[in-house]
Amino acid sequence: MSVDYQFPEGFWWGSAASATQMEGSKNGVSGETIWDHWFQTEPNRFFEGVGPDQTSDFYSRYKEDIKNMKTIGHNSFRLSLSWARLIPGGEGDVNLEAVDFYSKVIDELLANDVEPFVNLFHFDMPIEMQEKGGWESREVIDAYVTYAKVAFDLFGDRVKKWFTFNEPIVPVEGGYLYDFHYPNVVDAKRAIQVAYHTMIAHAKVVKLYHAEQDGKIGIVLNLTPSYPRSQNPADLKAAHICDLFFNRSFLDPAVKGEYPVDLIALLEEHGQLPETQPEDNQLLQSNIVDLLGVNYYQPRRVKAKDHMPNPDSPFMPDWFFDNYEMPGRKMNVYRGWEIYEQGIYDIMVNLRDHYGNIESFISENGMGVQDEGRFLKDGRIEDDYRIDFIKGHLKWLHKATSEGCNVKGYHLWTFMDNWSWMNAYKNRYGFYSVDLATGERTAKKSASWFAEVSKQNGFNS
Ligand code: BGP
Repeated sequence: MSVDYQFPEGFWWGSAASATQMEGSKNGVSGETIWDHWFQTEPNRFFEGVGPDQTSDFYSRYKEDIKNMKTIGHNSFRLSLSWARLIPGGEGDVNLEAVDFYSKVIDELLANDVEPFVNLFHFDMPIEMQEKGGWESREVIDAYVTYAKVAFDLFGDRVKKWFTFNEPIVPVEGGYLYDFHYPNVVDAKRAIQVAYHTMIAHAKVVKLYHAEQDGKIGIVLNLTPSYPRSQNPADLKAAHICDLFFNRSFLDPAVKGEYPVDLIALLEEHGQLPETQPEDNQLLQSNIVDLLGVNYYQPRRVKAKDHMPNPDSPFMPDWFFDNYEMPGRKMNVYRGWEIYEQGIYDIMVNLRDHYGNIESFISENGMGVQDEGRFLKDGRIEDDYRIDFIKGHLKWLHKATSEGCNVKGYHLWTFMDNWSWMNAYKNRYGFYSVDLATGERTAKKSASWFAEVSKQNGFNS
């Protein structure tokens, strides 16, 4: 039986999650991350004062969760390992309890025909590593490479798709520019060093993987297209610079092995180039990714600046553009993000035309909504808005596949309601709702709908 939107055979249907957001940092033996530390020191920064201690308790309930994944037709699932759990403190002894936990999770996924996609770093720096300087420090890069080796040696026989980082620009923006992640520094020079070192760490791990393992390794980037307000040269320039800072600063070195010349020139002009080492260029050039995960939630719209920045204010990417609110834009008001489905297609066409049509997949897309209890009917959340959101994006993704884009799958953020950093449990994203008091999981309407999509490898409009 054919459907209106039929996806290529073997399409990856699933969802994504991260260690900090679902395991519960107080469950089992684990070191502390920057999130545990920050929550202890500034709980007021987190929505309703809720921290990462318990989260959705995947640590204790993973069997049930994986069974639910199978029930709704997942053939793949992305999780992240917690560096602080596997190697408390970030370096030294491996925590055998964590080895046992991750091993069982991987085996359970495989036993249920759900392929594990494993990510090594999802915003969760061990606090001791942060105290050493985080990604500003080459020592921390070395510790991260050792951690990656431990993970590959332990799980590489069963896991064949690995990712070095999830959205590496986010800790740069949050931790070093805009004050929404620990260590809450506002300093572009340091931000640029962190971004650069993250890519060095990435390339070292890609090199190690290719030397010792036989699967695929990639990176997960949040590619947020920068749309100019108009075709006026000043607006186009603003969009170009924004794209350089927020997309191409990671996309180009990951896929092409080099930084855009325009970005280097701009940073040089403003005295913002990072410290480098002579062997870095060769390292980046020789270690590009096999596979790219694309997280897409919202577009970015920009315009030329209305006012010149104060020359005494700290250097910021925002010196070169203003954000632009397009009149009549469609919004997810709970998260404050514009919904623009075509963005997913534009990203894929860009990858096809300018990035060698690298193998990719949508590694996150989703809609967080507040107070979903309003939509409860006969014990189930009727989240038609989420179904519409996914459908809208899948239609454009389908168009991309039919025009030769090398996109292999779609993962929703996220499998079950989980803890969203500073937003804690404000917005719910899951296919399954989670009762925070009892831990009970209940499939939402979107879960049943997605099960059908996966079964038919497509859907009707
Ligand atoms: C991505 C992250 C996820 C997740 C998601 C939703 O940026 O990779 O970890 O949290 O966004 O965003 P939020 O939780 O901030 O609503």
